[in-house]
Amino acid sequence: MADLAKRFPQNPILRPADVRPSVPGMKVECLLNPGVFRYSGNTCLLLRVAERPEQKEGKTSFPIFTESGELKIMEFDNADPKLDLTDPRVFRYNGEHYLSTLSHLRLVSSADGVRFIENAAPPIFGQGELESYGIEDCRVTQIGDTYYLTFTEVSASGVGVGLRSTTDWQHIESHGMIFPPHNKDCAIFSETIGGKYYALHRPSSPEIGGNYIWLAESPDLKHWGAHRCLARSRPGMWDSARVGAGAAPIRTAAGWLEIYHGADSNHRYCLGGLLLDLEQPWKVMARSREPFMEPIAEYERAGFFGNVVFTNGHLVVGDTLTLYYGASDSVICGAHFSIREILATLN
Ligand code: MAN
Repeated sequence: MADLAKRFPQNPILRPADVRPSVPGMKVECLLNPGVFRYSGNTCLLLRVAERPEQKEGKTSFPIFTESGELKIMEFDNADPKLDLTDPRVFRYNGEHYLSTLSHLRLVSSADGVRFIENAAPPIFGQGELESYGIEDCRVTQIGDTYYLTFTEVSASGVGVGLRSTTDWQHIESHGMIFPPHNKDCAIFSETIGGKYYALHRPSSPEIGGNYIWLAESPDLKHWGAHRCLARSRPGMWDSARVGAGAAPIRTAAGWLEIYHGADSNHRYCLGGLLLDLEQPWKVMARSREPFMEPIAEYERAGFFGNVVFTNGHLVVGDTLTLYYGASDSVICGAHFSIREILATLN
């Protein structure tokens, strides 16, 4: 199938050098996977900023937050046989897993949706023992005047989904972990259905089961239940290894359109769509057989972790979907799509 993305000619629109490190001594290594929303007449991106100290020859170092909230630098010798550096994102030392960078969230805003500047809002950091390895890939769902932030919380205890909320981006309230490990890729629907809140989420089951998209419902956005599995990875296809929801689904006349990412066993990340029934969102009516966006541009093929297009944020105006995405886990990009064109490819 054809790649349906009309990529911004200005891509990449944000690179690591465009934002300041959060503290002296840290280097912004990657910008990834932004949440997207409108606030005060501007387009805002909530970037994931991944940092670590400048790397020294023969050493691997990365920061973590201690339980008292201080930044601590861990350093290992690359020649140490207990160190496994095969994945640039995650490495193992003596059987323990660590992230190679520490991520926090940073707000940037734009009048034209293409040129973004850092916003005066304070950066959003991980806090407490469940976020000691950082927070990542935030979805932002606006309900009324409140913005709900669902993001990945990483710590030695595992990877789960945290919830925070704000109305002004200055004061942010934390509601703790809403989906315990292993879970990520959580997107809250922007409307209630039959009086209930709904969210997509992605638990991982290591033996029976896999990395599948699930649906949950809630009376209050904090307590989630009635879990149902909506979409599994598909052997032999582009989404054979894992699938995960992007941002909140888009209401269309045909149903809720969810843009999701799928990866194969080579960790190649592409985008596809799922169409859910408007009244009974646990009913999947159609799905992409082929991805409608693949990592084909040079900045999507090579970077910190190449062959990745990953989205968790977009804006919709009429038939136009403006999707913001992380390319090769390094830079931020944008693309326009016709929603009608995407729907026409689902079956
Ligand atoms: C994971 C996510 C993303 C990342 C991709 C590709 O699924 O945690 O943060 O972009 O991997 O590396």
